[in-house]
Amino acid sequence: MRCKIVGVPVQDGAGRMGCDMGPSALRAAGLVATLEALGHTVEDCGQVQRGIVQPQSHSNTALKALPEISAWIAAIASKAYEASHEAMPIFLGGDHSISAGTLSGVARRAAEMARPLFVLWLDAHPDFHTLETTASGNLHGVPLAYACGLPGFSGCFPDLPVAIDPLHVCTLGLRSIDPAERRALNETGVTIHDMRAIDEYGIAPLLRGFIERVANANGMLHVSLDVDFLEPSIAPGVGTTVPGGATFREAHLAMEMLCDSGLVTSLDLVELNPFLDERGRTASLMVDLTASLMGRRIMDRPTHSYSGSH
Ligand code: 6HN
Ligand code: MN
Ligand code: MN
Ligand code: MN
Repeated sequence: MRCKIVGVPVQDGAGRMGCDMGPSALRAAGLVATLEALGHTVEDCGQVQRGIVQPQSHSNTALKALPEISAWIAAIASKAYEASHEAMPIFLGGDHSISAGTLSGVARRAAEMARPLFVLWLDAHPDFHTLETTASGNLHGVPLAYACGLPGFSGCFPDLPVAIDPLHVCTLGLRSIDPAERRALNETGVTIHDMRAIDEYGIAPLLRGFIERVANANGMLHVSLDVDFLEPSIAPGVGTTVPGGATFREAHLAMEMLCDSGLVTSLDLVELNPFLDERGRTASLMVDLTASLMGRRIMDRPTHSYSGSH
């Protein structure tokens, strides 16, 4: 496959500084060489540059860095559209506010190709606040709501070329949802496979059901992987740890199943905060998960191809 690596060094959307070093840490952990070793052609497109910052104000005075994030989103969206032309873009965050831009750009690409865009959101949080409902004011809490066309963003964030259908969005791993997000999720019909569901049914049948929906619709699939999807004890390098996350094998299994599906057309690796990491272990885990998504497997054929006697 042809991959394009796009560094997106944004930290203003998170409550703590340091995510701007995420792209460097993912590169230092060997992302490019890892993808090349799996047989992919990799072009490193360098870093997105923020657009021009226009002064802005908003009635929600809690909002932090609104003009800066808005300028980032415009620049990221146009880069995401460009990089998704006959290639698979891998966006290196940066905090999760970057996905407002990556989703906007890949949704425009999918619309142009007349294919529905599906989104798999791997996260402890739904990031489904609007500019009105966020109490923290941290704009990494809003990208999915923006990309799904929820009201209240116009005039503040760039106009969306095309909104994503919330019925095409599946969240996996949620365990921290604010009340306003809960209401909005229920109203829009986003699929929610929270940690309780993963505990009760296992991650495989939940993910398989979503993959089948994408396949049946001939969809494109954007995967957005927030570090805090993972259990904090294996992934400490993130500012928003929530106990009870996906285990090492649950996360790899999800990636392996996505790889086998052949449906993934773009990827975000977000929220890595190298300042909080322990000797690069979270960065390395994110690279290893990307490797599983891109073809590394335990045996050299998919486990499900085994048949006959054991
Ligand atoms: N993330 N719901 C919380 C807030 O501040 O709005 C947490 C958001 C976390 C965002 O982890 O990408
Ligand atoms: Mn997130
Ligand atoms: Mn999160
Ligand atoms: Mn058997």
